[in-house]
Order: sequence, then C-alpha cells, then structure tokens
Amino acid sequence: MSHEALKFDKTAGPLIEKAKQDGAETIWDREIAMKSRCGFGEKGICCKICHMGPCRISPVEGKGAQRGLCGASADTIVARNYARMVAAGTSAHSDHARSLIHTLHMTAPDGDYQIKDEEKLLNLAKEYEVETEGRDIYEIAHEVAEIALMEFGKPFGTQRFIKRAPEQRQKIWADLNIEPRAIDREVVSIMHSTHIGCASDSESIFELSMRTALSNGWGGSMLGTEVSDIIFGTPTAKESEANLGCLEENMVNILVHGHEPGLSEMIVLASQNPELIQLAKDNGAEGINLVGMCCTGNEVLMRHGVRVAGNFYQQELAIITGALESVIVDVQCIFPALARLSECYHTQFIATSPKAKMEGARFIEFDEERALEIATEIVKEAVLNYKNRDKNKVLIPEDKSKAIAGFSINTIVGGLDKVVNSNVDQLGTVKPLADCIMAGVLRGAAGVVGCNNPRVAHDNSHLTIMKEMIKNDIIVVTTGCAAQAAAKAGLMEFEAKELAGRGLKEVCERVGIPPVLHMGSCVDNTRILLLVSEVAKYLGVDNSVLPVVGAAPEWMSEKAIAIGTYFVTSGVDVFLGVTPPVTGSANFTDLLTNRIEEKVGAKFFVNEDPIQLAQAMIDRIEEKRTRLGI
Ligand code: XCC
Ligand code: SF4
Repeated sequence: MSHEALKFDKTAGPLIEKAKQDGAETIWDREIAMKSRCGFGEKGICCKICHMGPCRISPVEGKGAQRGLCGASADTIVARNYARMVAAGTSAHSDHARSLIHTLHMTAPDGDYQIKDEEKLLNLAKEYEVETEGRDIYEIAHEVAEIALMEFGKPFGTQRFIKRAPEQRQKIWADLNIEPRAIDREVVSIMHSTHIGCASDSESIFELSMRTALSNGWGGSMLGTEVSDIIFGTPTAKESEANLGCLEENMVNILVHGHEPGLSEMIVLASQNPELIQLAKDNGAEGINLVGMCCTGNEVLMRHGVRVAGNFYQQELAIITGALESVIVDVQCIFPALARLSECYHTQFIATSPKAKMEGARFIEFDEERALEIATEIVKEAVLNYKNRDKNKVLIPEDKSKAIAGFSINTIVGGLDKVVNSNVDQLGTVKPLADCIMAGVLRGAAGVVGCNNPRVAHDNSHLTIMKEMIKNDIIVVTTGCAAQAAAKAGLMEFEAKELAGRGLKEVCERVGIPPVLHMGSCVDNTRILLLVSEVAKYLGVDNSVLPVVGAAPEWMSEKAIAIGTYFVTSGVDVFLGVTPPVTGSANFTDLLTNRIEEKVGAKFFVNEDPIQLAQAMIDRIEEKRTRLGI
C-alpha cells in the first residue's frame, strides 16, 4: 500500500494489513474502487437542483455548456451548492443543540439529567431577562429552555447572542442586512432562495449563506455549547490519553462515537456502575474501558477525562483492532460502513438516534425519558459480549499519548489571570491574554479545527500547522478532530512547550498549560468565537483587527463549511487546507478569497500545502500586528 495515510500514521499500516486478512473493507479500498472523484462536483459546477438537469457546466471557459438548461451560470450553480452546504452544516449543529435544549427542559432534581453549572444557567437567565430571584433553579432552567427553543422559530427579531459580539461587528452585520433571524427560518429561507428559478446573483447568495452561517455560530452552535455546559458542567483542564493504544487487551472496550453529549454522558455513568463492572469481572474481563471518538469523544474527554481512541479517519481502524465489544453511535460523522465492518468481528454496532438509523446496524432508541436505564442496558450487552471476542483476531496498537484537555474560556482566562494579573479589579477578565498579545509575548492566536480527509495525509496538515504556529509564538486553540490529532501527537502535553517559541513557552510555564489548548467539540468553536470577541471588546476594537486566524486544514463536512463561513463573517480569516468545491466559478472563488474582505474584514485563504498554509497564517498575523501598530 502506498497510500498517503500510511506515510504518516503509524497505527494505520498494520491495521489496514490486518483488515485485508480479516476480509474487512476500509475507506482505502473504497477510494481505489472509486478511481477518481467526480470532476464536476469537485469544482462545484454540477447542478441537480431541478430535474430538467442534472446539468454540468464545462470546466473549460468558452467551450462546451456554459449554462444549465434554465440558464444558470457557473457562478450561480457554485454559489447555490455552497449555500446548501452551509444550510446542511447549520442544520446539523443546530438540531444537535435543539435536542440538548429539550433535555434542559426535562432536567429535574431527581432525574437522569440535572443542572451541573448553576452559575452558567443564571448568567444565561440574566441575559434572557428571566426572573431568578427566589426561584427554584429547575424552574429557571425550564423557562430558559423555552426561550432558547424560540431562537429556532421565533417569527420576529434576530438571534439573541449576536449582542455578545463587539458593537463594530454587530454594525457590519446590520449594514449588510445579515443579522441572523430564527435558525430554522434562515435554513428554510436559503433552501427557498436556492430553489430553481429563485436567486441567481452569486454575491447575494453568498450574503444569504453568511446570514445562515451566523445563525449557526451565534445561534445553534453557541446554544449547543451553553446548554451542554449547564447540564453536564463547564469543562476544566483534565489529564487523559489519546490514540488506539487506549483500547485495553483485558477489558471490555466500549466506544462512543458521534456528537451529542446527552447519550455519551449516560454511557459514562453506566460504565461506572459497580454492578456492571462486577459483571465484567465475572465474565473474565478486568473491568470496563470506555473510550471516545470524534466530537462525542471530545465532550466526554473534556468533562470526564474519558480517553480518546482516535479521530474521524480512525473509526474503521478502531473496529479492525478486534478489541471492541461495542460501538455506540448517535449522529454525524459515522461512516455507514461501520455496521458491515463490525460483522467481521464480534463488535456490536448500535445506532441510537431516530435521526440516524443506520443500514445493517442494531437500533436501540435512546429515549431521554429513560436515559440511564437504556444506557445501562447497552453497556450490559457490551459486557456480555466480551466472551465472544476472538483473541486471535485482536491487534491493539501500542501508540498513545498523554494530553491535557478541557479548556473552556473560564479555564483559560482564569489560568492566565492567576499568574499574570496583579490588578485585583480585573480578575476574571481577558486582560492578561490581551496584554500578552499586545506586548508580543504571544504574536497571536490560531484556532486550528475540523475533520480528517483522505485527500491529504491524515493528521499531517493539522500537526504541521500547529507546530509552525507554536514555534512562532502563536498560541493554538483547537476543537474537533484536529484537537484529537494534537492529543495523539503529544502537543497537549505540558512538555510540548519545548516546541514553542520563547514567548509562548514562558506563558505555558507560568500558567502551567500546553501550547495547544483543547477547547472541545465542533459546536464548541463558539468558545473560540467568544474568546476572540471578548478580547476585541476589551481592547475596544472589532474582531477583524486582532492578530488571530482560524484554520481547517483537513476539513470535509458541510458543518466545516458552515463554521468557516461564520468565522469569516465574524471577522476572522479562515485558512483551508482542502480546496472547497467552488473553483468552477472564478468569480465566486474571487469573492471568497478576496472581495469579501471589503465587506466583512476577513476572507478565506486556500492552500493544500500545510507549510505554505502555515506561512500564510503567520504572515497574516504579522500583517495585522503591523496595522495595529504593535
Ligand atoms: Fe466530524 Fe465533529 Fe469533522 Fe470530526 S471535526 S470529522 S465534522 S467529528 Ni467536527
Ligand atoms: Fe439545470 Fe437549472 Fe435545473 Fe440546475 S436548476 S439542474 S442548472 S436546469
């Protein structure tokens, strides 16, 4: 095998070899079978919005079909396809949030779901102008939940959280008429606008995309993070480990994979149940080993220190180890391939969400009214499945790294505060962080986030960029599968400070943090958004003025497109390591990577060479510093 992935990840080679022997098919086999990706889709110039088509525009200008049957140009088609990616990404994050808010609405002092962070709830209640004096905390929670649910469908007004942005930024949105209204409305409205025979002006379609994306960043995703923290606790720094080496030879291994913490939190509780642990022992195992993957892995890592088995592209490899008793999934980023792959082993593959029933999977509906009971049932089945494990089919890689994870804004601000701040009045503010950046001890900050993508060597782009950043005194905050790449590579160990430049290293030493900070799952990109906004507000400037950048080096999902779009629209430049499907329109490409800056003060940069992309990020940060006169 000469595939890119094998050049980089040590765990992949032996497991892909093993898959062959086991008769198991992987993404790499399917990639070969696919031969090549569709050239029209790749450039965004295939339209199947109506069935007069599908129409494809010739990629060669002036030759072949230059318009669809309805007369849509390449610009229109590319812009519409892009808009629909934003809509889908926004839907995924926001629907995730909606489930959690329903969970908030059913919290009860004696229920499976309770309020863990009262302070955060009270702050949100205050923001929502909910009466809190002398009221029961659960009563407050339920009222807050009702208001939050209205953010999805309210007939009038804009997203409440946009008031959290710097005033300058709010004005930009108001002037462009892209203040996001109800979340569902933005999604519905953009689906309408991109229907056959509706909007065809690509620039206007992009403005609609920005508004929809904002309803994700400053709406759905932000609600997801807020409410998760309220129900399950705001993360604090925790020590853990990451990579496939976290699977245990002599324990019942259970993997939670997907996104919503409602399920995974209950699986965590069930896996700690003494009766089930005893049952595991009675069945010849030493205990129960729960591990996580993708964003649900991040959720339980940040709140419980649950170890991470791997990121997006390792989902098949985890099963191929032959050591998993059960894979429990809910929504998003779960390969449909897993059900069939599990059949090559004793692994149970259990889908739990009615939103994501999976072909060939066992379905056990996760009903939140009986949350812990169902989680306990599922874990029990996994325990009983241990006896079916074929020891001859087990290959667990040794690779794993230590990592500190769980940096909410509070943890970062609080940590810096204790060390740098002598002014008691300013405790709990972003002053120390702003000071470090203004003084140049830190040159800036980079959010490195997003997925894995077989188009590039796995984890390589993430890690190359992160290492370049910290070497140049740019602190890295990270989420999603990028964060898990960093954890696996040891960049979240305190000792990784040795890879940092002088300034960043000193900050790490004084605060006791690694140079790459794990801020959570993909909805938690809003933590980054708020941190940037807090620093901007503290300095009295707009986000776009700050020496901060965002990067999605290995992105693949529609969610990533929605995230990238709301960051740019929030004034933060976004650097993509995989080219988005827009190159079929030179005009739209120019809009994203150039002209949009005039409107929102930020734009996209694209470069598939991670070293060059990193250099562009550094250059941009230095350019912003120069403009700031610091
Ligand atoms: Fe999915 Fe969230 Fe991407 Fe990872 S980073 S592959 S979207 S799990 Ni969100
Ligand atoms: Fe073709 Fe226009 Fe229909 Fe798209 S909307 S498929 S370009 S006719």
